[in-house]
Amino acid sequence: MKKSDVIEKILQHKLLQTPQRDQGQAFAPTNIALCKYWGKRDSELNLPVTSSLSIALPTKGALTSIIESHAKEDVVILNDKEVSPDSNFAKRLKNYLDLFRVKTLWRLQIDIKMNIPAAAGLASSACGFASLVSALNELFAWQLTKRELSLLARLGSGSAARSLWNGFVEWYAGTQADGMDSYAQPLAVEWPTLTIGILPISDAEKPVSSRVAMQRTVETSMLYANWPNKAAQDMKLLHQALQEKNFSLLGETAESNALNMHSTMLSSWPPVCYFLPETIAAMQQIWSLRRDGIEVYFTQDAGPNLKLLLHKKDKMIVKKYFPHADMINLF
Ligand code: 2P0
Repeated sequence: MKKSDVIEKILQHKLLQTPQRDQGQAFAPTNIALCKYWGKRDSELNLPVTSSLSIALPTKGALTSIIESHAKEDVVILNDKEVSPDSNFAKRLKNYLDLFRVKTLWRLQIDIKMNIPAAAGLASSACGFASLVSALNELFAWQLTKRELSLLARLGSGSAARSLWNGFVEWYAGTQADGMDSYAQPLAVEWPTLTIGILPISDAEKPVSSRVAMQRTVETSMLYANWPNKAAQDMKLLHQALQEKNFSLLGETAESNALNMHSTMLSSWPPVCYFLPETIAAMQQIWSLRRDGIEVYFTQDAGPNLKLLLHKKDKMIVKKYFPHADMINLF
């Protein structure tokens, strides 16, 4: 199955349309997975091996505004600067838009504003594609549901399926070959005392992209065989933690899930290691704080930076140990 087949299924006759409004605009928050998406059962459609669960950062994300362009090619502007059409960023966007214009020839000017500092190591493709499909939905007046937008966003980047909502979000792995049952949905849980701290460690370019790392892990790590069991167990524990508002269970599960994901990467060949010495030092500081009774946990994605999970009441004390952490209230 190809991406264009899925798009045709979702948009049907609407695919033939030209822009219906002067502008389409949408904001999408970035998200941090507490149970990670790591491994694809279909790399064309970004269909995951396991379900995943994330929390959105409501104030960090992408605002995308789109208008029709009369230039020969799409124009991409990122944070007020035009992006070279030869850059990977512009090419990835153009390839994605091409999927929607098989029968018509419109060109767009896409203006993306991201307030995610590069050093934060937050997924920009997640909020980028989620805001892009939402803005397209406005521009073309498709009137799609959020579930349909989640399906479309996934075709751009897997984790983008989760970036259509604030709060806790679950992305179902699904079992269908066409992926129509692999979309995300928000969970009806609010947790106002929860805080996330973004701990920047390095903004150096990643040695291996997450897409390549994921694929290599699936293909070469002996430990990957156990990942689906681990993810299924962690999904259960996270649901229990959310229901009981059990912070310790939430933190322990998220931290253990991230460390298991990184273990599968370390056991790949060639090995993928996103830890820097400072990453390990920060982990040791977190474990030391926990031994002293301050409940702070971490999670880590495909980069050296950590995301801290803590009680709002502990913000000041944790800031003392991690003065560079950007503390974000979630609700
Ligand atoms: C996640 N990551 O659940 C996991 C944890 C990184 C580590 O989703 O190939 O950019 O575009 O589907 O979504 C990063 O991978 O990958 C990611 P593609 P994506 O947040």
